[in-house]
Amino acid sequence: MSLLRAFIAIDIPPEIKQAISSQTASLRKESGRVVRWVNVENIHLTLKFLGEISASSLELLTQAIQSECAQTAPFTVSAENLGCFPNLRRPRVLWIGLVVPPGLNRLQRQVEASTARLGYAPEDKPFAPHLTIGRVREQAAPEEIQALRSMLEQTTIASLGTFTVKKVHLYKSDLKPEGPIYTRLASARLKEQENK
Ligand code: 2AM
Repeated sequence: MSLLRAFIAIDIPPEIKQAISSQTASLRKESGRVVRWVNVENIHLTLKFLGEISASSLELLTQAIQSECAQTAPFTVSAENLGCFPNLRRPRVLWIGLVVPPGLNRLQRQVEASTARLGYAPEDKPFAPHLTIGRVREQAAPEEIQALRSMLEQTTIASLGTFTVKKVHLYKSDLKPEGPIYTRLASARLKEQENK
């Protein structure tokens, strides 16, 4: 059975990626090796990480995503500020925060429920919409973490822009030593707006 690592995500427009890239440039430069930075091209909003799926389940998954999206009107998201999971004391994942309308949270819950019906393990953590921009290396020394913490505290991020979400995608992720390669497998369009 052929397996692939897959996730459901929302793309970020190039101008937002560009703003993230320029506003985090000095942080990227000065943090040295302590952070594995996400290639700006690869930044996305994950709605659901599926893990290993069988190629034969692609059709049903695509139908499920398309059916949830068909009931959701397009919505607008703003990207602003910088933060980390789980917290600044123990930074592991660096992210750009998103201000989202209830429509996105609803869509995420529906995607979660319909993928659970197809047998995919539900997420145990509450949904926290974010764009991962870097991951702190496991081997980072305490003094490197301390230096990173100071840099994060000193970095201020202006608003990074607003964008309208009209589509959701199913991606395959191939993990490579130089970073993951994401390939789009299927797409779903949000509900067409009337009077537009
Ligand atoms: P995140 O960056 O929003 O945290 C593609 O691999 C995406 O799926 C990642 O960007 C990550 O989303 C999410 N992801 C990867 N591995 C995961 C895991 N083991 N559990 C949950 N989400 C994961």
